[in-house]
Amino acid sequence: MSRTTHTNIIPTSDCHDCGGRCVLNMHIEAGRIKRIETDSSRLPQYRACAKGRAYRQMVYAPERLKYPMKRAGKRGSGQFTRISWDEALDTLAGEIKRVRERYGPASVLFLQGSGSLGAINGGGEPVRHVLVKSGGCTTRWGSPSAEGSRFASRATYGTLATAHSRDDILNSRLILMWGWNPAVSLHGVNTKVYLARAKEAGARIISIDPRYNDTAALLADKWLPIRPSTDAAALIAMAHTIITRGLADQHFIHLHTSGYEAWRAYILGEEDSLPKTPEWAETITGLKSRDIIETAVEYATLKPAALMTGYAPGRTAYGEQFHRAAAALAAITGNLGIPGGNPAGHGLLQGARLPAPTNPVEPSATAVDDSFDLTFRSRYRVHGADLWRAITEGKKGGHPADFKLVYVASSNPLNQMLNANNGIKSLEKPEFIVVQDTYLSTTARFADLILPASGHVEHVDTYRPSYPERYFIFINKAVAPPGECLSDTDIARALAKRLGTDYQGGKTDEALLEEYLSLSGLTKDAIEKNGARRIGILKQEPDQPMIAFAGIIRHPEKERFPTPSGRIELYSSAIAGLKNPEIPPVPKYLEPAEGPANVSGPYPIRLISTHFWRRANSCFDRAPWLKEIEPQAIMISTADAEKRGIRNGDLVRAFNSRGQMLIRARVTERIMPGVADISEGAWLELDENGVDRGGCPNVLTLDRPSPAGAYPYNTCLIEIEKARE
Ligand SMILES: Nc1nc2c(c(=O)[nH]1)N[C@H]1C(S)=C(S)[C@@H](COP(=O)(O)OP(=O)(O)OC[C@H]3O[C@@H](n4cnc5c(=O)[nH]c(N)nc54)[C@H](O)[C@@H]3O)O[C@H]1N2
Ligand SMILES: Nc1nc2c(c(=O)[nH]1)N[C@H]1C(S)=C(S)[C@@H](COP(=O)(O)OP(=O)(O)OC[C@H]3O[C@@H](n4cnc5c(=O)[nH]c(N)nc54)[C@H](O)[C@@H]3O)O[C@H]1N2
Ligand code: SF4
Ligand SMILES: [Mo]
Repeated sequence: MSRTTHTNIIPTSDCHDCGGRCVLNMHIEAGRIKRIETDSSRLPQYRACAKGRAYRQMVYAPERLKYPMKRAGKRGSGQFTRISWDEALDTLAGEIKRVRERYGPASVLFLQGSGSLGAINGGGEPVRHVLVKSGGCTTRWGSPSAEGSRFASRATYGTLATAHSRDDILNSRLILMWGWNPAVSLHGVNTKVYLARAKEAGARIISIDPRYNDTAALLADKWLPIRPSTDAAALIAMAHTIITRGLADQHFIHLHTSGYEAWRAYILGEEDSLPKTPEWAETITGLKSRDIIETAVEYATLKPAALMTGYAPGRTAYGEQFHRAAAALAAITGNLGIPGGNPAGHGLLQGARLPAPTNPVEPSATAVDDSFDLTFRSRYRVHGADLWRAITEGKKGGHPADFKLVYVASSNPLNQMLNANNGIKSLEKPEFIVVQDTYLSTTARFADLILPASGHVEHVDTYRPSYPERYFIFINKAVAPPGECLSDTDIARALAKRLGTDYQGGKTDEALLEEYLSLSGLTKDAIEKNGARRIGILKQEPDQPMIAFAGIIRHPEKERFPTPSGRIELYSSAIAGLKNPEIPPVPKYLEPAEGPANVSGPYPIRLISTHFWRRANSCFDRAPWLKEIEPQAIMISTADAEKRGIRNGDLVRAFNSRGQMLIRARVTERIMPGVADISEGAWLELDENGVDRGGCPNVLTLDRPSPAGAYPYNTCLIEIEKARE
């Protein structure tokens, strides 16, 4: 380093959907990032992971988009020529007007995602506001992460606000990590730290997961391997044990729940002459019945016990039944509303949002968002697992419109939604496709027009809170955006002008940030007093743990659950009103199409696609430092590998009727036989034969929404064979 070089240290954060939120202190020299440090202030610290520390490679990646571009070759060829912003925005505004006039506003399909979680620039929100305000558009519905848990939380508790602060886990005597791997698939930066402390304080920890995951390896007393997509059966059988052994908390049930008799009748087989015994569940789940019994007895007696549910078991066909059953089990054992318990609900903080305009193509956002009725929802929006069919079939297939213009922002649907091969076919149909992204993503390659967005450390923002750790991260502008990139808000402003409207009344990002912080309950004084903007973080850890529903459980005579009955609904009358046997009013185990009955067919392996330490969904896939540490691979059990003559490191073909890929095998005892895992988010790389070489699991997944809206990523059957090198 030359002695005259001046280093500026600027607090920022990367801001992807990585499950964490950390301080990245950028050391800037001559306008470039030289080094990255993280939070080293007093505890609790929000320290960056390897991804954040490698962020320099993301900012300067060759795949970074720098200029607006229009398609030069065939759609999907990935060939583009540079154009000016004026040409790009004039073309785009012209196309939007043309399509709206000719086919109506609903034929503009806007696809947003969680590529960025910036409160000001993130999620494609700025441009959605402009599209909505200038005439309307169709959007996607359903959270690919956790629609099952959203549905279940609303049905059971009447709200999504079911989170406990993480420090409360120290009050638990037993922690069931059900499809939960927070040391890797982050659910908050410090969740693993609190779990380690709970363990030291004597809590017993059990992991129920098809894989012996890293959190289990570090902390669990016991691993119970379970077949994916069968979890509801295990929970229901636990309820059977608890009820038949007289371990249900009758007092709690009587005071706080409604519909217990209906669920009990299903469990005991009074309805269908099939008691849901541990032996019944053993054949479905692969768990030993004695383990089901033991875990049930422990959960009902070692109180307070926290049933901590990941989203993966609910990211399945009928995934909503898993979350409904988990919440119901917490309720019949009285393990919620108390320190050390947990409602096994949605579990995310419901943060503030900037005011949004209403969409003229919808009756009202709340009506569509909160409805249990899928037919109603699908009249106005497209479910992500129906996306490709909706684009291909349009109105004739019962979808809201014939989609002529597809606008993608902060989202990589071709890579991240299900069944990529269907996606590729469907994208031949629209008249115009525009992608607004920071990188030349899988989806961007199929665009007619590309709008390059600036990245997180290139503008002002704050991270939207999600997992229950309470603090704010401030993102300052550390470097200038490369080339001619514009921030998502500036793109929205420029497009708004051409569509005869404005974005947020012409407010600047600074003004919007101020507004957002004030909506989040932060005063200017509080921010200035701590120098939070300067140090990049404002910690708000409460003195007392935050415990969902504590007030209602303490004073049921005064406070009620926000459900129709005012109680925890084990039986939901709102769901009963749907009269849909695939969405039963009490939680049930329903067998998926690609389930136990089919594993004896040509595709006997159950594929899951877990979230990966070195990516945030499809972000970070291209950082060479990270890729070097752990290349993409398919995890298969020793038993399955032996049967197929596959050794660790071999090239294998993973396939089903929907697609195929060539990928290296990681042969291990840490996944149960009959199950394979390809971590999600790897970029699709189809070769000339249509075989994926990138390791994107969505060439294999099935695009059928679950009846109540869960995205069924983890319900997928495949076969694996050794491939020629
Ligand atoms: N097989 C399988 N597939 C899955 C999952 C799974 O478990 N298995 N998980 C699903 C889940 S939970 C999720 S949340 C989705 C996420 O899927 P998406 O919502 O598509 O999110 P990402 O892949 O994180 O990022 C989308 C795009 O945003 C871009 N981007 C990043 N920052 C910015 C920015 O500041 N501005 C703009 N305009 N663009 C930006 C990225 O480059 C990327 O191309 O994937 C789902 N896909
Ligand atoms: N490092 C990192 N962290 C992330 C993300 C990331 O991309 N990278 N993404 C964030 C996002 S967008 C989300 S939505 C969350 C996702 O959070 P999760 O959905 O909780 O994460 P996963 O890694 O998919 O799965 C967690 C565990 O569930 C297991 N599992 C899979 N299927 C089943 C099943 O059917 N039954 C049972 N019992 N277990 C099952 C897996 O083996 C894994 O150990 O993570 C967030 N955190
Ligand atoms: S990727 Fe997420 S967890 Fe890692 S440093 Fe960035 S914000 Fe933190
Ligand atoms: Mo997600």
